Amino acid sequence: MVDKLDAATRAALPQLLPEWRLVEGRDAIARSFRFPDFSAAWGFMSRVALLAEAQDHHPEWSNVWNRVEILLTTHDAGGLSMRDIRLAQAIDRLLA
Ligand code: HBI
Repeated sequence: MVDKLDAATRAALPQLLPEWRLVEGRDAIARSFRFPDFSAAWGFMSRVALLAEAQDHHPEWSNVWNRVEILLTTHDAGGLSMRDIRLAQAIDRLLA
């Protein structure tokens, strides 16, 4: 079992992950991405897939042509955990 985020970390989410939003009705964070075309979007998804596999933590996500939507939550915790923050920060670093 994985621990859910503590209150202090939860309160710091806007600073820790300014590009991510809290999802209505779920204990999850999400971010939308837009790329020049499908190839760029798919290339990004490939890199995220490798990160996710390395962290054994997998996004709920979708792709429509140049857009990618990523939602992170920890099923093993029943909500947000440090595993989500870790993957979100690694995803952000891909684009930095
Ligand atoms: N991915 N997002 C997410 N949440 C999980 O709880 C999770 C996961 N990937 C693998 C995983 N848990 C494993 O620990 C097992 O539950 C399969």
